[in-house]
Amino acid sequence: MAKAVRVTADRIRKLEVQGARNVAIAAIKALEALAEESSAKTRKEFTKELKEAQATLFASRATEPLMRNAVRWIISQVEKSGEEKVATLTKRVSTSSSQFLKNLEASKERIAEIGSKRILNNMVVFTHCHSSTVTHLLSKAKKDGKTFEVICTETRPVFQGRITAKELLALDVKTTLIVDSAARSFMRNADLVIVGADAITSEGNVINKIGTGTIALLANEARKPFYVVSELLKFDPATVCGDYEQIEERSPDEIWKDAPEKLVIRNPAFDVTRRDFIHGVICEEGIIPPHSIKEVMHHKYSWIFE
Ligand code: RUB
Repeated sequence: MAKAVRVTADRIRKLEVQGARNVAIAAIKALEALAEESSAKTRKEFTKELKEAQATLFASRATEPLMRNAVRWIISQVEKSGEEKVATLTKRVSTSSSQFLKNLEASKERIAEIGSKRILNNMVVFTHCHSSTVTHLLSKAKKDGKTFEVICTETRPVFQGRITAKELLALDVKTTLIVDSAARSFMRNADLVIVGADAITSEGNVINKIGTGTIALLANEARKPFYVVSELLKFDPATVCGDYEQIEERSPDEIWKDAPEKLVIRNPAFDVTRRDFIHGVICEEGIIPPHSIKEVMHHKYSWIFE
């Protein structure tokens, strides 16, 4: 196994790379590095290496369909090519990776353009965890001259909310950090909730950092609009065929390192927000109702169903 793939998978597992987008980008780059380092002599050996890398990367985090869609698509471009020469196949990995990354970047910009219009002057935006797509949208709103403030949760157990808070402060956005359990107390101060996504299922339910589902309920109780900001390629095609999105369960050490021996500690990384609580999914195709996701995917990314 190429070193780049092992190192990347390890970094993803340890959360040194976090957030669905960053995870997918790291996996794509690892695949590119593998292709460049490969000592495969034949097409068969080369595709075997790619498939092994795929398995290692997929195992690094369970709830990351964007990464899986990216890796699958890049490998499919190699499989579809009739080429036998390893050098040509390496080039194919590199051009496909660049194409995927370019598309991902364009989606991020489009999402920021669309979503930032929902940020109005003097609004208080509530967010959870750290989503690079959400902070990019907020940075676009700020660059457009909007004045707004943000309430963000610290996001136990590993405090990704601090990353969000630091990024927002660097943008000169007034930011208030709260403990997760204060979400209900502060929801009444918010005008709008915006969160990211790790996965979107065929029914339009969204999987994001643990606690998101509760925040959606609180937004519903307080009658505050709740938006999910997501690239369409976070859709998991396996859910169409009945598979459940797997929810990653992380080490209890993240919660309590020297916990009493018999204590049961559960540490799911994500939860499900039902589509009924989502006002809209802000994606590169616009703001769409979550239940239309499958049709939008057929229209925009039909290859995902192959
Ligand atoms: C991060 C998280 C983010 C989504 C979206 O969880 O739930 O909201 O991944 O992020 P973790 P992005 O820190 O466990 O990876 O918009 O950057 O893809």
